[in-house]
Amino acid sequence: MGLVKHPCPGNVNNKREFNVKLYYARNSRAVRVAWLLEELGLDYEIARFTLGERAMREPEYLKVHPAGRVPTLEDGEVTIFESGAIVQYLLARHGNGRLAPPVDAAEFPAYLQWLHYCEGMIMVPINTLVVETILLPPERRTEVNVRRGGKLLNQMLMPIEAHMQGRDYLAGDFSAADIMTGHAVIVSRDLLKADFSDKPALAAYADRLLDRPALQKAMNL
Ligand SMILES: N[C@@H](CCC(=O)N[C@@H](CS)C(=O)NCC(=O)O)C(=O)O
Repeated sequence: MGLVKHPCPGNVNNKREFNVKLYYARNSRAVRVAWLLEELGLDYEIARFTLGERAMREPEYLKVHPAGRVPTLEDGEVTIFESGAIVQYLLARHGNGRLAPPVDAAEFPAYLQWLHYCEGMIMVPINTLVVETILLPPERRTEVNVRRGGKLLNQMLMPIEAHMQGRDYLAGDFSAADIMTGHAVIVSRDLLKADFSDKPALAAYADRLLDRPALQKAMNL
């Protein structure tokens, strides 16, 4: 694991004491949290893992995240895991109203729905496909699981394609819902090579998100 202090330029709004550390790995859900930190312009340190490395299962890290996963965030005395919870925590404590519609805004229910849609619906088949097409050696892969995972992933992406007709973002302006579910959309297309030929709005949406410097930075830490 590598530890790097990561100052964000342009951190003009952050006048309070801020002592955040993100446990991160490339190509993981930790990108979502790094993306949010970058969008908010907050300073943070990174403890960097490579996915699958033994240090994630060592007692030292299991004290931080008892399941040995990333992301985990430390903020002073607070330790919190689960990417969606971390995103909500950061917005509530350090967001100053940014990247989420107010609770009384028309977009708020859609915001909550899409914020949670990725872990509840998209990551389930994504997990299957990552295991069956990337992690397992070819002789231990099961074709029927790959087919079922691919079919389910497609079914879970189609409602987003329908929703994105005539929209740039999931819930009004760019928000943390785009960080969560948008990340899963990008992983589906660019890592797992899901078929986007019948999902033009979703493909344009993924490209729109990839144009954001904060995401480019978060993916390449
Ligand atoms: N629901 C959790 C999932 C955390 C999770 O499974 N993270 C993966 C990376 S995306 C991980 O740490 N995998 C390492 C491993 O399984 O050894 C979240 O959203 O944070």
